[in-house]
Amino acid sequence: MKIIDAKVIVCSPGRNFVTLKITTAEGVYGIGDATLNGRELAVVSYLEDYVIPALIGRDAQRIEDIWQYLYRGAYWRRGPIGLTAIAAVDVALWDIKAKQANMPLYQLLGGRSRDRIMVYTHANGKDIDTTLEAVASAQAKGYRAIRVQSGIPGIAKTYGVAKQGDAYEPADADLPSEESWSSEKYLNFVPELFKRVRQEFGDELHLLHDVHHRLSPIEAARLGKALEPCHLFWLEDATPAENQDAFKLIRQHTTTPLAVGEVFNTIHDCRELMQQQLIDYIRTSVVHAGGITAMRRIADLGSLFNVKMGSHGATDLSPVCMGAALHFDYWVPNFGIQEHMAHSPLMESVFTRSYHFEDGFFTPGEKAGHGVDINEAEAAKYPYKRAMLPVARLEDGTLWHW
Ligand code: KDG
Ligand code: MG
Repeated sequence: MKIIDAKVIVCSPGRNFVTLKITTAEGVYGIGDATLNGRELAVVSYLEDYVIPALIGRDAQRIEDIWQYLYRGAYWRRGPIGLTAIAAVDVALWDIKAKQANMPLYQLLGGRSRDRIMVYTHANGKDIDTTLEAVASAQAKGYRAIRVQSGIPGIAKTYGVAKQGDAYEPADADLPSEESWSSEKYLNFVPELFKRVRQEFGDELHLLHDVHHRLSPIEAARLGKALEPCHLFWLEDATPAENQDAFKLIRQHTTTPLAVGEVFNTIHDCRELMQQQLIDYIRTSVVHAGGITAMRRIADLGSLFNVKMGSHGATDLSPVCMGAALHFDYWVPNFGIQEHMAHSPLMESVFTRSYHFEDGFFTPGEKAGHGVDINEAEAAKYPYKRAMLPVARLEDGTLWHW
């Protein structure tokens, strides 16, 4: 199965998506997501200038060898741009292999380990009352697990909170917009938010919260401790994880389950956190951590240390990523939960998909491959538009983690 063509499709139906399509001499094609929010064209260049010329003529069946060729063979290792490009190739090749076998991808991985895949969605509002309304509306749609974010008194624009009536899309400007941040105001507010959510919705609903890397380890420990009575499903990205040891301090102080890893791109970013049992969920995704091939290795390492998979699934991860992720989730033994931030009807008009939502759970569908395709004619109607993620500054102007 010689690869005879590979092309990159960039489109912006409400937000930017980058999709790689690989075609074999037999006419079987596969697609992979290559979207890296706010840095899309860097991945396009990596693919078009370096990866695609070296792919043409290779055997599409040799997924592992191609993964090694693109990772080890590049000499320059790790990093989000390279690993997103490798992931796109890897997912497209798994799509081809599953189509060739006439099987849904999860069957090739070893078959399903569960009947359905629990997902969590987002609920947010400008204050506690509107956030409570958003939680009620997510629950009414069937979700059993909900990530709760709210505007914080005294902070003008907060991570995770949409303008009223809009879906949240953080890459909202041609150049980064600026947000301000105060850890003190945040820490004084969030325990009250979750107390109110529990009072209103009871104990059964799974609640999640994303700190988005803003706290120091000791502040994160304080928050985890304060939230214990509200028994969160997880507290996400409580502190930046470049220094994996930072999580030791949080862990020593709280039993709140910890999740991290949406910005990780290799197993090396996960290793110490897993081996030292400093986290409960790993958030690496099929698109940013090297594809299905690499995610299997991350999951297997995690399984030795009670770490479950909880993949990133915001709208900047395209329906192609979501489709592949759901096949992975259906199979992976140490599954925890999958994030699901619904794509808008306009975004979905460019893709066809076989995955299906019902009552808070997804199934990936039985179509051969990963079940997602791109309509190139529709995609061509929505040209790329530069959109960058915001930056955050402390109230005194110091640049902070966004
Ligand atoms: O591109 C950045 C977003 O995907 C990220 O901010 C979303 O943190 C996020 C999440 O948990 O979905
Ligand atoms: Mg997050």
